[in-house]
Amino acid sequence: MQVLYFLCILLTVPFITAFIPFDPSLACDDEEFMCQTGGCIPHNYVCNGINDCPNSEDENLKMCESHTCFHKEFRCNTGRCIPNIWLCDETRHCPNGEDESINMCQSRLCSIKEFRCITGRCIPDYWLCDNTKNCPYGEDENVELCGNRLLF
Ligand SMILES: [Ca+2]
Ligand SMILES: [Ca+2]
Repeated sequence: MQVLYFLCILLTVPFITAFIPFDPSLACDDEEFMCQTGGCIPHNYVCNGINDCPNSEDENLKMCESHTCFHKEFRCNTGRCIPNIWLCDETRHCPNGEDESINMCQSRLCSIKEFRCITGRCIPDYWLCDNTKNCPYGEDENVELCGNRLLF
């Protein structure tokens, strides 16, 4: 009888756990980092020199050494990943500021579908003449550039 009872439990446990509702608040998005305590922080807060997880595991030196970035991201020396759009925008996003390195920004090339700001920032073409200055010096909203565009 006892064996049967044990068998019964053994068979129902996986059945019950399969039907426990999944709590989405416990999971993190693809672009988020999960802290050991269960909280989620934005992916680009990892290895940024600031402890964002309660146990500061987002700044673990060993983890940061091997931390890889997504495509279209720049990897700072510390392992922090920042979007490429943050490069050469005259704001330091890497803890050591290498996203604003003069050497890199001066020689930086943009793709065909991008506009190159004088600082070396690459912005999407559709940000041109949209009434928002996206280049640090606003040349994407330059009257000469946009005045001509209005004729078409
Ligand atoms: Ca920057
Ligand atoms: Ca713009």
